[in-house]
Amino acid sequence: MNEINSCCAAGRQQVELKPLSKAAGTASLSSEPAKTEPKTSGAAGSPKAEPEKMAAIDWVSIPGGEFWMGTNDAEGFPSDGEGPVRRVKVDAFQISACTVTNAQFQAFVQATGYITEAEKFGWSYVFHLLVSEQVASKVKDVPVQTPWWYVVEGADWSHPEGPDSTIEDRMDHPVIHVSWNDAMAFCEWAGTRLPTEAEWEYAARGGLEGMTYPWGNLLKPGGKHMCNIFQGKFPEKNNASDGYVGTAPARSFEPNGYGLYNVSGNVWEWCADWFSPRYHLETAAENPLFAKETGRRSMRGGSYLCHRSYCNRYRVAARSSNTPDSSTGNCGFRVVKADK
Ligand SMILES: [Ca+2]
Ligand SMILES: [Ca+2]
Ligand SMILES: [Cu+2]
Repeated sequence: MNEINSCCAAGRQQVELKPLSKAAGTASLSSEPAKTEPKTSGAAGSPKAEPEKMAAIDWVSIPGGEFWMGTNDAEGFPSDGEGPVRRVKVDAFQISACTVTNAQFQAFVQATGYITEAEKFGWSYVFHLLVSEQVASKVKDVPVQTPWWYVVEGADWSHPEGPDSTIEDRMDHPVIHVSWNDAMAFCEWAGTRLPTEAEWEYAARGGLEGMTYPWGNLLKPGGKHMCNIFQGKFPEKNNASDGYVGTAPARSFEPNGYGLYNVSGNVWEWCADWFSPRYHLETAAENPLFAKETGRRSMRGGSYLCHRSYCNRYRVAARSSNTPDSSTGNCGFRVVKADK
């Protein structure tokens, strides 16, 4: 579907894989040598600090209201169905200020014994620059159209770059390698739900009207990095001038007008809707939800792999999707519950 020009990994079972050539053929992709140490971010979290406090969800109340949803911007991807822009009304709700963190997901797993789909399938997609040399040497397959995604055996939420990695120093980072189904299981346990795309976009806009980003129309106002995306030459060289090669802590960079962190960039965020490019043409103007099964679930916000040259989807109206059983190193979720 929209694997082309997207930082999103292909679906778990719909993708065509090819053997990863360890010969000269992949030199163009792997011009940067694989790192010995699994490297994900500059700043470490605060692992041992008050686990109960770290596991609590910080809620933000979003007043009901109307907004201009979507974009007609030429920068957008028409095939994603980012427009036409229309007036949409949503009821009041509460949304988590941050995406669900490793600490929060760990609390869920410890309470329930839940096993994620990445663990059941035995593998997940990891961005090639993040895996150790040891793990890279065992990679057999890569998707034909997105060969920077390594099929890494043993990669899962608590081993984000494969068996030799841990989340110990990133308990405050977004949980990743969680499928839509995994996110739903967390929600059921936590008494929450996933945001609809309309709720997500309304909250992500932070009270601003018709802007490109959650903070305005300039990507780097005053030269300042406002989100965690990809700098350099995608996919082979990440300068990480925003401070992060992989995920950043869920609460980092400046929050938007409603107090939401990292809506743009960092990790993609699963939404409640089925994905369709016809979303804006077919859903209601009030509390819209695309409920007709399409085989793919919507994701919003873009990730640390988005780059202007390739996947300009850190814009607030941008959309993407994946199959509900897919998991990757750049997709997580935030949660919603009824207004008080
Ligand atoms: Ca970055
Ligand atoms: Ca995000
Ligand atoms: Cu992207």
